[in-house]
Amino acid sequence: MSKPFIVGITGGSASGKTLFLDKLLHTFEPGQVCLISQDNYYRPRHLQPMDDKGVHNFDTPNSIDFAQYAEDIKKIQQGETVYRQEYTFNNPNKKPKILEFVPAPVVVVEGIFVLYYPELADLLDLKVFIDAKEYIKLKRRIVRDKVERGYDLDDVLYRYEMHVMPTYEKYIEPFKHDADIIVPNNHNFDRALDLIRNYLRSKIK
Ligand code: UZR
Ligand code: MG
Repeated sequence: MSKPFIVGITGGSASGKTLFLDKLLHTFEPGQVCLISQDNYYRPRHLQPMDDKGVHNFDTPNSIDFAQYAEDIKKIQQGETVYRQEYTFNNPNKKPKILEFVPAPVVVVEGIFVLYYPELADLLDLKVFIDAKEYIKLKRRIVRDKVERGYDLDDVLYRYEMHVMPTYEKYIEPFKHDADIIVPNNHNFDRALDLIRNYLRSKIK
């Protein structure tokens, strides 16, 4: 197999990265695309830094075992299958699955810090930044954190102000300028999705 084409998808928390990818990926045939998300490279909870109020801060680049992430992406790039235990966020009762990342002609690397770390950014053949207004991201984040990650409203607002926003300003937004494509996602991203889908198709022989 020739070297895969590696596309990085980034953007602030709740900008719509996961939805974009769900919509992108389900139109490809099995085996054409491999998705390897940064979410599965969070360090274990007890190693996560805490802020001065004793609240875990999952929004520093250090929260991610990026060395392992970069290594696994390189393995996939070289045609090796990678196994990794799923990260279950705040659901201690959920039994983590073992994820299997099988090399494919297109590899998608997704997460808030994929442009921040040069070791990761240098691996990318195409960099996409999903962009949304702050109030829209916050709205999405409130809904998602309640439904999927089990936080109450006070918690969501505290983390957004104290962790998520400062991280966005310091470690995510400055790298928007390194992106090849910026996709606005305040309403929907259907046209941009279509363009990117067709471009990626052209990379599959
Ligand atoms: P996306 N996160 C959690 O909520 N729990 C964890 O155990 C690990 C991470 C959150 C993290 C970050 N912040 O803002 C978000 N907090 O996941 C990134 N609090 O994920 O890009 O899908 O929004
Ligand atoms: Mg996500």
